Amino acid sequence: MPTLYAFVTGPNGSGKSQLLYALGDPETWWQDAETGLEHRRVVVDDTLDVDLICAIDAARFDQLLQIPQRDLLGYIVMIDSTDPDSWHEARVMIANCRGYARLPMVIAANKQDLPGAYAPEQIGAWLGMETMMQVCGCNATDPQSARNVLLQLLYAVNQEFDRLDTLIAELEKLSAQSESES
Ligand SMILES: Nc1nc2c(ncn2[C@@H]2O[C@H](COP(=O)(O)OP(=O)(O)OP(=O)(O)O)[C@@H](O)[C@H]2O)c(=O)[nH]1
Ligand SMILES: [Mg+2]
Repeated sequence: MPTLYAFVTGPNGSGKSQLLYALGDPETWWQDAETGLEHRRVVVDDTLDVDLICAIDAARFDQLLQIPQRDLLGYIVMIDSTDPDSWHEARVMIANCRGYARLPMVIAANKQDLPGAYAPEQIGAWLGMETMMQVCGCNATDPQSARNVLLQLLYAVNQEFDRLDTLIAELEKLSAQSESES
């Protein structure tokens, strides 16, 4: 079965494992000691599944480089909204992902349920937003909220495809025009 991947990253304790865990049943969540990866498999249908993967050692990015770019949908970056001291590290992680492949990214401003959590907009402003990057609030202990983060990423991926459709249609129109003129 073809598998597409989403790479989940973020500083220690930001809630990566919690997010993966909340996204389904224990049977489709596992840790692989050999590769150092934590997985959550989301089965789309019998022709496709999406594997959310996260380095057990948050500082590692070598596993990301093993995923062929064409199999990678995008990134989820978990951020502890109550811990601004960790945001610098998150920014480096964002740059690492973008350096590998420029793909849609959802920044999950996690732990919104805790007192003192900064708002997603404040975190977005601090990080500096770029294209194909969006911030959404999250409480990874709540499955509904965890699902919303994945949905936001899938919407963003879908939108990129839509944009390609638009571009293709435009180029086709131009080609047809210049053909009819010649
Ligand atoms: N209140 C609250 N607690 C959370 C939330 N997300 C995660 N936690 C808790 O924060 C702690 C750290 O979460 P983890 O999911 O282990 O964080 P991690 O990013 O996997 O951490 P490392 O694997 O050490 O890098 C755990 O005790 C979680 O239960 C949240 O949205 N709200
Ligand atoms: Mg973890």
